[in-house]
Order: sequence, then C-alpha cells, then structure tokens
Amino acid sequence: RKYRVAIVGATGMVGQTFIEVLKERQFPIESISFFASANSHGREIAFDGKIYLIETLTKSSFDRGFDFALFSAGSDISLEYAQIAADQNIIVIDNSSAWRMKPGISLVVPEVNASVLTKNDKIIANPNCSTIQAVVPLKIIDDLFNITRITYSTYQAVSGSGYQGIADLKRGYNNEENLFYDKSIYDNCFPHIDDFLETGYTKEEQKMIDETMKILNKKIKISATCVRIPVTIGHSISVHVECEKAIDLNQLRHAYKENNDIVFYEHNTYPTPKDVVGNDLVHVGRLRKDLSVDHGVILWVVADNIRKGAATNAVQIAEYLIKEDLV
Ligand code: 11C
Repeated sequence: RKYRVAIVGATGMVGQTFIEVLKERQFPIESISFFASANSHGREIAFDGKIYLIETLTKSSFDRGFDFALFSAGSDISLEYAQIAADQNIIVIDNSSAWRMKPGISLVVPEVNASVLTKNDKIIANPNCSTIQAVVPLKIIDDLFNITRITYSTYQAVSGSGYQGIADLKRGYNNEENLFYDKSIYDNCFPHIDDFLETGYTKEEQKMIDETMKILNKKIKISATCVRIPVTIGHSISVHVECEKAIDLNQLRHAYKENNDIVFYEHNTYPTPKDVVGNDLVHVGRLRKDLSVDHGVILWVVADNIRKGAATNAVQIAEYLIKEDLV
C-alpha cells in the first residue's frame, strides 16, 4: 500500500529535509502535497523528478484527504491546524513543541518508546531535537542500571533556529545589526536557547527535562543547561547520569556496540558535529564512569539535529505505524 502525504512547513529547513528523507528511505508515497505560508504560494519544489507547487495552508487544505501530515511550521500553526487534520482521520506527526506535553499525546522516539503508539493516535509529537538524541543512549542505560538523575549540558547548532540562525552565524564580525539572536553567535556562544522561564531555566532546558521523563516514562531528577554554539549542523550533549545500580562499563560498551541505532566511539575517541552531518544515527563517545559519585556514567552524544533530531525521527514514526499496521 502507498500513502498520501502532506508536508506542512515545506520551505523550512526541517520541511526540506522531510523531502530528502522520504525520498532516501523510499517511503511508499501515493501522492505528496506541500503547504507553507502565503509568502511561498506558487513556489516550486522538486520531488522524485517532478515539480510541485507550494500551496498556502488553509483550514480546507486537508479536505482532499491524506494519510499522513508531517508538520514543521512552528507551534502556532500546529495548534491551529493539527486538530483540523486529525479530525479528518489524518495522522499528524508534529515537530513543534505545541502538543508534546499534552496528556494523551504520544511523544515518540521509535527506538525508545514506539510501543506506546496505537491506532487511536492521530496527533503524534516529535520531541525536541536535543531530547531525541539524548534518550536513545539513555534508554539503554536505564534498562541496565535504572537511571535516577541526569545532568545535561548541550552545545547546540544554529540550524536549531532554522535559516535565521544560520544567517546570523554567516554574518561574521562587525555585522551585528538585525540579528536573529540577542547576541552575535559568530566566534561566540551563549547559554540561552528559547525564552527564559520564571525559574531561571530556559524553555529549551525545561523541554529536555519534561520530555525525557515522558519518553522514558518515569520520574527522574534532571537538570539542563542549553548552550548555542557557532556550528551550523549537529547538536552535542555532555550527559552525566546517576543510576540506582552499579555501572558495569563493559556491559554498557557492549550494549552500545551491538545497537544498530548508535554509532559507538571506543576508548578516547569521540564524534563531532562535522562527523554526523547528513547521518541518521546517534553518535556516542567519551564513555566513562563518573568517579565523583557512586553509580555514575558520563557520555558525549552527537547527532544531526535536522535529521535524527527532527525529520528522520518523524519519518521513522510513520514507518513504524505502517509496519505495525496502525495507519
Ligand atoms: C534549537 N532545539 O536547537 C531547538 C530547536 O522545541 O522543537 C527545536 C525547538 C523545539 O534551537
């Protein structure tokens, strides 16, 4: 069987990557339609040797019938349109933060918790990019040693902010007018991603905390500091983990080496953002015990934030639904 697919937010970085990933993975497509804001109406998009016109998203866009709608157009659009699509029995896989923490909405990283998905899921949330890459190796630690505490420090690429973040990085020195960020990211970094909350955490940090617990389906003590760095693609995270059971590092190494979703870097080797651009896996290195606590382990996790952190994860959710006959 083939499927009718709508891409909402087709001109954004993630929207464009949906197109690449669907093609590469030979997603079984019967028809595909591309939606964006009125600004892009009539622009052309090439897919599989054919040219398509981008349509303006309206409340009646879904009337013609789709099986899947992949959304990446920001929270406001998702809040306004995802339910309209879901009411027409279209499976929405939403890349924004709009639906993630709502009760009854599945928040899914297929390698970790695909089993929560059922035929009743019509709006499915794709987690934050940093959360996705973190929970893939964390799930393995949790299964082996039972995680009780996590401390995240992230080093996040400007493409997390889409084309505007990349434009800021490319300005270079002495061109700091009309920046997208509050400060210049060129030759710089700042511990500020998304808005500040009253607690002093940023929304990005709070998302990592909340989403990790929802995906791993347990209460864990978690703190996070999220930092923007002058890298175009590829988020990196230093993750400190404490567990209930003693860490058997060899057992964990073995589990990572055997796992097809993880590229494991042995001994003192490690992945960098440049190593992972265009790759769909999660890369883990610098694995070592945290010698300052009883049952602690530290790891360095890098992934392509636009692929595994966004587009690929969404497509993998759709593939899982097809494989398990949940469409
Ligand atoms: C960033 N992680 O790197 C963000 C982008 O909640 O989906 C994605 C924000 C989100 O800026």
